[in-house]
Amino acid sequence: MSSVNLTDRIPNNVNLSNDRTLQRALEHWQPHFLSWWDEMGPSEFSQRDVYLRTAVGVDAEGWASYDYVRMPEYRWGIFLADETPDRRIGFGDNYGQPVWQQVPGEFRSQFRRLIVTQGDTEPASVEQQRALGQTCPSLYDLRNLFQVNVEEGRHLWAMVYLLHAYFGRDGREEAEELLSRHSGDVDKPRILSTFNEPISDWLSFFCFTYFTDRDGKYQLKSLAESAFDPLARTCRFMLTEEAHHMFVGETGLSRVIRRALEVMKELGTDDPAAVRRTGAIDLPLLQRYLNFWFSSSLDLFGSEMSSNAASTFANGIKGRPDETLYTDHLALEESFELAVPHGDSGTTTEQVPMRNAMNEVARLAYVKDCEMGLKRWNMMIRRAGHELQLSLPAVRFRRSIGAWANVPTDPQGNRISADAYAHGIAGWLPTADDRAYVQRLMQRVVTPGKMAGWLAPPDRGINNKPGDFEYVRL
Ligand code: BYC
Repeated sequence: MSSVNLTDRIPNNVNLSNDRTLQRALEHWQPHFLSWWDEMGPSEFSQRDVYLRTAVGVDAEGWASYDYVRMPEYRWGIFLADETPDRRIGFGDNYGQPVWQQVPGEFRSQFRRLIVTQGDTEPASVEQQRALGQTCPSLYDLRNLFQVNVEEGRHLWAMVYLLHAYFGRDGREEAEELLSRHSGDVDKPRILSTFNEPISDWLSFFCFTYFTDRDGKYQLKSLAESAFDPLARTCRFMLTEEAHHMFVGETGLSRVIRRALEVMKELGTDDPAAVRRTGAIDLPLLQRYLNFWFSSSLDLFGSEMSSNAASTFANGIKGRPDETLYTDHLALEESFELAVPHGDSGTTTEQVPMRNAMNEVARLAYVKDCEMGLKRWNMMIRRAGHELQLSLPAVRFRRSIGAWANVPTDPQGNRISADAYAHGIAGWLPTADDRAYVQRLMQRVVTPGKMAGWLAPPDRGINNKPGDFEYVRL
């Protein structure tokens, strides 16, 4: 197992002190990161003690050490999962050959592009969530928000380490750029679309951590298959932290639904207006939020037919999520049947070489994973005796990237006219009224053990702490 150095200025398990040049370069970047955190992160809370989990090692005990920390003093470290002895490339043209400890020159720019894209999302999400602390529904939720934020900061460190260690001057320049693009900035926005969407309420935060962090899970799974071993090991460790982010999303949305069901029971009706009068979130409103964040997150997988995807697969750069589950790791003979728009109102199928369809393969695995939460929520709703069921819109709905980009469809994926779409979309996505209502609910609750009226309490505390635990000392 790699040994962890926690006494260095930058905690790490990569023997940083053995490479003085790299260590100095990262120590030079560190204050830039801290100023960015101060300027763009949850700085209003920088002097508060927060009950956080800090990674201090990569084994089962080491990665979850809990204590009170002030966020600017969080020990953002560089941690790679342990090496797998004699690891071999698991897919593509170099299948079966030993994995690489350095980036082959011919693939350098492809690797850099992906690492930069991955790295860009991490600080973006912290920027998007910056103001949420002001309207937290409880101390428990406030702490979870900050946990997610500091870990996204650590994931930025993970990518910056790779850029500095393996990409020389270009890598250092890219690391600076990661701090200079900003979510929603008109001149220098973040790279991927969803990371420029505002997250100004907690319902959006729960949807984001359910849907968009789950894209993170699938992209990291793909990169964890990479032939470039330091990237694979970095992503394997990031996946352990990512799980909590999705937990925040899934349990957050479950608690929204549980609260709505309680209110519906008390009132004896599922009338959305009546539910709203009690200050809970009605399920049709939730459905519109799900439609928004799911469709936005689908775009993050890129186009269904992608020469980039074919080439990153062929070159061993990026595999399929859970590549070992497939039998054919070359994917040269197979094809993928893709439904694409045809003419003004039709649909046709195209046979696409499997390698070119890798983005779609990953997207469909992601959709299946997203559906699992929906099944659980619908079970809750059915058990409470209600007919209404939540659903995911079709993958064609409201897409901005790929074959279905800007093709008007209804949420079931049927092609419709531009007029019908313009008319329908108001009811399919959160309306101005929905957003204003949700915003009105966003009142700060910070008494230990108390919860905002629109949200049920969690089943259990973090690290088994009691319900009234003071997760953040304000
Ligand atoms: N918005 O061939 P195409 C996470 C660009 S989330 C804007 O279709 P490709 C996290 C694409 O970049 C996971 N642009 O797709 C979650 C390319 O541009 P260039 C983040 C987009 O290249 C929550 C062009 O369109 N990680 O970790 O096969 C909180 C044509 O691309 C979008 C990664 O994404 C879009 N939605 O795949 C915190 C992994 N989609 O290069 C963190 C790294 C595509 O021609 N990235 N484009 O200028 C990748 O693997 C790939 O870049 C993508 C796109 C999957 C994103």
